[in-house]
Amino acid sequence: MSRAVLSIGSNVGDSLAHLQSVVDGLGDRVLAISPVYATAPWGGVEQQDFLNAVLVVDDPALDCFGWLRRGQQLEAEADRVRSVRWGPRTLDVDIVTCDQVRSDDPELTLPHPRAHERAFVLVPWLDVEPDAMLPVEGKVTRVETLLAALDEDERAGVRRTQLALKRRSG
Ligand code: PH2
Ligand code: MG
Ligand code: MG
Repeated sequence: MSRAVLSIGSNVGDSLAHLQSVVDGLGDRVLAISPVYATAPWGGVEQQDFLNAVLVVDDPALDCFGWLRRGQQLEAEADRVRSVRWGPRTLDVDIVTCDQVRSDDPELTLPHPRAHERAFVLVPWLDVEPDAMLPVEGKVTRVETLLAALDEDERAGVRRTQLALKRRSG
């Protein structure tokens, strides 16, 4: 245990620095880093656009709840405050998948129950794993197929930037 796909996002403060703090905090556990996307807010709350990216991470010493706790620590270090559901935040670290685990636990539902509806997750995920698969309602489907099924507006709201997250040696 375990390899995970993380979706990271920010729309408050220095969003690029908040995303970079995850790459720095996870260090050599990070196997792959997607480009950074500017994305229209998903979920109906009026707010600033987000920056989003996807990371593939691996750590034999962490199980899925270990990734959840580590993500929550990184959110706390970015002064994340939990207020409005789907509202603005300095940093959000979501576990999209963790190994082949399926979980109905309300604290950590796996795979992430809304990942398949979100172009801001699927687009960067395909950059780092072009053959990615995701079980949706029990049916394992290509992420490419899930993305193609979304509304054009949803896909058009996800725009690649020239910004990049960097692995820092150290
Ligand atoms: N996160 C949310 C709610 N809405 N929209 C975009 N584009 N990107 C996000 O990361 C995001 C969102 C709450 O987790
Ligand atoms: Mg989220
Ligand atoms: Mg979250």
